[in-house]
Amino acid sequence: MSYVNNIINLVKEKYPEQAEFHQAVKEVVESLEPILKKCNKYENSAILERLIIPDREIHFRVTWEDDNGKINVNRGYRIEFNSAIGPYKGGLRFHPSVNPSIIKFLGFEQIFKNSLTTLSMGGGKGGSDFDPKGKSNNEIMRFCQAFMNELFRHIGAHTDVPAGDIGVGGREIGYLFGQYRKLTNRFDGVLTGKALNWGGSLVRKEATGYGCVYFAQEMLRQRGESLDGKICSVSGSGNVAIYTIEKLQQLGAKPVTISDSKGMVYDKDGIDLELLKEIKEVKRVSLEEYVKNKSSAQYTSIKDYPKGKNPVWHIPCFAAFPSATQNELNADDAEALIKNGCICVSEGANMPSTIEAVHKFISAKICYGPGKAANAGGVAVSGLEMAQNASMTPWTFEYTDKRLHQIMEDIFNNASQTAKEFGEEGNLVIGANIAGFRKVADAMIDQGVI
Ligand code: NDP
Ligand code: 2IT
Repeated sequence: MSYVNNIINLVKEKYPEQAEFHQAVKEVVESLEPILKKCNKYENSAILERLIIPDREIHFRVTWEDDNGKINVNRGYRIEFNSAIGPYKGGLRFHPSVNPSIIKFLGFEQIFKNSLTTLSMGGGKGGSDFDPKGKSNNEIMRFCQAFMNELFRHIGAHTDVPAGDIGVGGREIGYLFGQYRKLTNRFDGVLTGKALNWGGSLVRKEATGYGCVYFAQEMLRQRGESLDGKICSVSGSGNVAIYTIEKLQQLGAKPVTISDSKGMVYDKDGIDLELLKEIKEVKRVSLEEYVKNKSSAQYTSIKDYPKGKNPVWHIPCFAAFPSATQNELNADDAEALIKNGCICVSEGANMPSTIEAVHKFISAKICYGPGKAANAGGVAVSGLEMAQNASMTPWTFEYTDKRLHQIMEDIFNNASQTAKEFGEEGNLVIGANIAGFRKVADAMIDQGVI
């Protein structure tokens, strides 16, 4: 049996219930076959065996009191996956679906994504099965404080630097940082995504969405195409979706869809960004509110979705930006996109396309930017926030955005050239995985058997 198949079987055998983690490992290691065949030093150094086991998995209890005085108990996680090229770095996700499989798939992806950014960051991820929906501001604060009561002993500006992800934005980072400062009596760059008046970076809020569109521009430029005047589909309606839409509109494109956990909106006149920000950033309510304020828009509740299909991907578009969650785009959805003329998919979310959907994109030879390359702009600007904190100097919006743009171009060029080097021209899955892996694996070899 091949080295790669051995690793896939090992992961399934050791962690039988971790489906998302199996999926992420399979996707990465299968695409490493060309480099593993060419250079046997990786197998001889047991690099894959080492990569699939996190340096450390921290599981803890979070106990907090709600507004009615009821005591609630949640599970908390921080998975410190690999620090060969820098301190552990990656977001925190607060969502009821969070479990070890989800945090491990995200942490595993983060190793290669962070490597692609060219910055010095290892891979980690954390979170909780806490559901922020319907909670008061005070409940969110008490939960964040309780979460930090355990997390603080594991993190540090040179050890492990968490940030946001689903359910964790500027508000939560504020409460987490306040409690970290209280417990440690330190003010340092231990979290990114901070507010601008106490150590945050300009462009961090926008970075994942803007970066994902910059990545799409690079893919399209190779084919003499642009986004100007084009219809685009976006899923999700949180941080990544909102700033994807903002950048698309700045470039003259017309995003027509958004979605959330309850349903989707199709607005043939193009998404009203101010209305969307009001609904999701200020009021924090469902997208049903959007159609009440916009007569050109249609709402479909998730209860009415055709079985096994995500209707966002069945609206004809030129480019698609999955920006909600994992496995939100399956093989049927991918076929519909291709059939309706979509020539570009740039993933804002982590692992939004199933393995079967990815195969459809690759065989149809459309521009396909896998998440770990296309959505690396968020963590890249987190890295720039760490650089600003370390030098105690804030940068301007223009300068930071220029650095983000350059990093996205460099990731595209690196993935593209690496694919070519291994005889797989145009396949950015192979290019991004090999390029991200090579840097980390070589660092592990340099640093000895540990
Ligand atoms: P937010 O919490 O800001 O927004 C998430 C959006 O996705 C919301 O609209 C939410 O709906 C929807 N959503 C979440 N879970 C589900 C689900 N199971 N089914 C349907 N819709 C769902 O998160 P972000 O925008 O930050 O994250 C979105 C994706 O981007 C995630 O995959 C994340 O890992 C990835 N990502 C985020 C980065 C960042 O910097 N924030 C960086 C790189 C990747 P509702 O409003 O109803 O909750
Ligand atoms: O998936 C991701 O890259 C993030 N959620 C951002 C992580 C970070 O450290 O900024």
